[in-house]
Amino acid sequence: MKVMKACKSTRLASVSFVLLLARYAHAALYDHSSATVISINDDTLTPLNLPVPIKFRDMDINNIYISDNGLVTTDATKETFADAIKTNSIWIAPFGGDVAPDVNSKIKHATYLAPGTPPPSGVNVHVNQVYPDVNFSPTSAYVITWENVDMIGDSSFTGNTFQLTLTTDGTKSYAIFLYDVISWYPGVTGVNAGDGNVQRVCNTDTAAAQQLPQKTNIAACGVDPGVVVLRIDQTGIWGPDCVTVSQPEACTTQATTTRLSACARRRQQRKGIA
Ligand SMILES: [Ca+2]
Repeated sequence: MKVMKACKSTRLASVSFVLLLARYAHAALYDHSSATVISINDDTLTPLNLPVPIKFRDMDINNIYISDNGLVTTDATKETFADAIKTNSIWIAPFGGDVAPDVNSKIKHATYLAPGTPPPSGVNVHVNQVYPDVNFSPTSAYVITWENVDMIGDSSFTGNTFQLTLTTDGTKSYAIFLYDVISWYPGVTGVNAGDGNVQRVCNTDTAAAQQLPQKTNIAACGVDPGVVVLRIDQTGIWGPDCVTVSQPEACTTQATTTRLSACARRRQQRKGIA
């Protein structure tokens, strides 16, 4: 009977491991099924008004321009990818690259304003996972989706699919990058204040970029992969860099250890009683 109890704990840990693997197999974008599809061509910018401004460093951003090239900027003249990522340009790039939209590509945007149209619940969850001390409760979110976008000059790759969400509670603002599929690279991932304060994350210069759907900059155990959150209203470092998600194994190891330790403690207690 004593041995059976220990085996049950081990089996529970194994089941948890399988469930975690299943969950971590997919990165989930925020629902974009009803988002507005932009009619966009190569190297064009589409303006998007932000009814509630996003705090960006010492500025309130009321308008952004959505580029086909996997980023947003505040400068209507930055139509080409090369211009957009210059160091004197403000850009927020989940996966900036020289995209050539084709018939299979879609770029969409959706605006969420609380209380009537509250942001997706994942916005709150993801920000608080990276920044657990801020107790973030978003009042607005702007979700931009690049779906199946191809790199210019080469349509042999599967298109990249990813999202940028800009969100604020009126004081704190965040950029959330979500990744579904990254099949081509290099890309530019990060934020630039346009004044030399730039942070690139996740090493998207190499084939490692393809692992973005398995990465995160969330240190907490048990979070979703394919999620990067950067705070954009403060000066200094925007946020932690990416790590490859190893939390399922770490969590399971921790849980197993905890359960076995509890068993060990009970055995010790029983021995003590005996
Ligand atoms: Ca382009």
